[in-house]
Amino acid sequence: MKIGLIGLPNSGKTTIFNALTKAGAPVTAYANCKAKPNLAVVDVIDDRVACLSRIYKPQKTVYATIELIDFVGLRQGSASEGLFSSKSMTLVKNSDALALVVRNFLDDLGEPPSPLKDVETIKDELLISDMIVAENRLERIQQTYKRGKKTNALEIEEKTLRNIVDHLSSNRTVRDVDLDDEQEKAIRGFQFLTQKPLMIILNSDEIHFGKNQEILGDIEKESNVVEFAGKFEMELSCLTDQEDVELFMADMGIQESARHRLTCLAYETLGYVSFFTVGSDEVRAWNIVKGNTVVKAAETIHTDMARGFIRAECFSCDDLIKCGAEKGLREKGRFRVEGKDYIVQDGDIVNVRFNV
Ligand SMILES: Nc1nc2c(ncn2[C@@H]2O[C@H](COP(=O)(O)OP(=O)(O)OP(=O)(O)O)[C@@H](O)[C@H]2O)c(=O)[nH]1
Ligand SMILES: [Mg+2]
Repeated sequence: MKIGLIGLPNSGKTTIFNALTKAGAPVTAYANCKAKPNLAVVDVIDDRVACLSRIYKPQKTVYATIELIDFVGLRQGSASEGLFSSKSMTLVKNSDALALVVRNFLDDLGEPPSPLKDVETIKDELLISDMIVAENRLERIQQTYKRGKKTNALEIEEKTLRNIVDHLSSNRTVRDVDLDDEQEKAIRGFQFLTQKPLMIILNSDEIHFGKNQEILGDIEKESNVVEFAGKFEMELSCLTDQEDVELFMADMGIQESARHRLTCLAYETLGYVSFFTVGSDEVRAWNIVKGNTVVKAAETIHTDMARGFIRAECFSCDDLIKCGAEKGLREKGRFRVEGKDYIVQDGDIVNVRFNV
């Protein structure tokens, strides 16, 4: 899963990137001139994987991963200045979801925070960026028509884009547009930013952290949100003694690590569930969008498995951990054989039988 961190300059994106990844990327106020984005891949913390690994003792244990992309700050006007169409922005455009970091601390000039306004500023930039992409493409389609090339596919694309422009003009996102499969396919290549699931990270100072219920409530009316004490949590990520970390976290009233909190929010925002494959060679965690069938899960592992799908043997990870071994599960009748229509549940262990 790829997550692009976006936000105004100096909102604490790099600070949060460090808190999440321990990457130690340089954090500097008003040094907004970086040519390259910060990138890091981190494992998704999941105790179930560790339990499965203890049961199967595999040669390899593979956690699901999150790829984080931290790029320069956006500001009002970034979209029309062409920042979104720059080459280095491609990584953000390729992400599965966007995490918008908003400043909720006094900045280095003593400027008080205005988180709700900042959310709106960035959301507007995303809308404008999409609008520019859609309108440019519509213009090019018109030129193609003039040259006498009018295909069915182009007409579908044009109609879809016009619908999108209408939505964007009335302040609605591409996410809100009802698209059938054909229309979705016609516009997939544009990677509209407002089509991506968006979550908000409220980056609060230590003094007010945990006391921002009103702001969080306001943001939550429209978006999923999590509160971080960015600077504090970045410092925590540098500590090596786990006991110290837990003490400091308890002091601040932080229940779970920054990475775990963001992961939970990302799964919720993207509608992901986890399933697992197990064996003596490998125990591995995978993601799939909730509501998908076991054939889609098979495809996630390998397209051949979906193509030659026969059936899947499934059981619940929690049941297995309770029983301690597959044998006990079979005896209790908790071992299931599922067909192609089975909807994968969070925590399923899946073994696909296939033939190609
Ligand atoms: N008090 C406080 N300061 C913070 C917090 N997070 C970031 N800062 C400060 O804000 C300044 C900018 O932090 P960065 O993490 O570099 O911000 P950024 O969004 O990556 O900035 P650009 O990449 O330049 O857009 C630094 O001086 C940080 O120390 C926080 O949670 N609390
Ligand atoms: Mg930065």
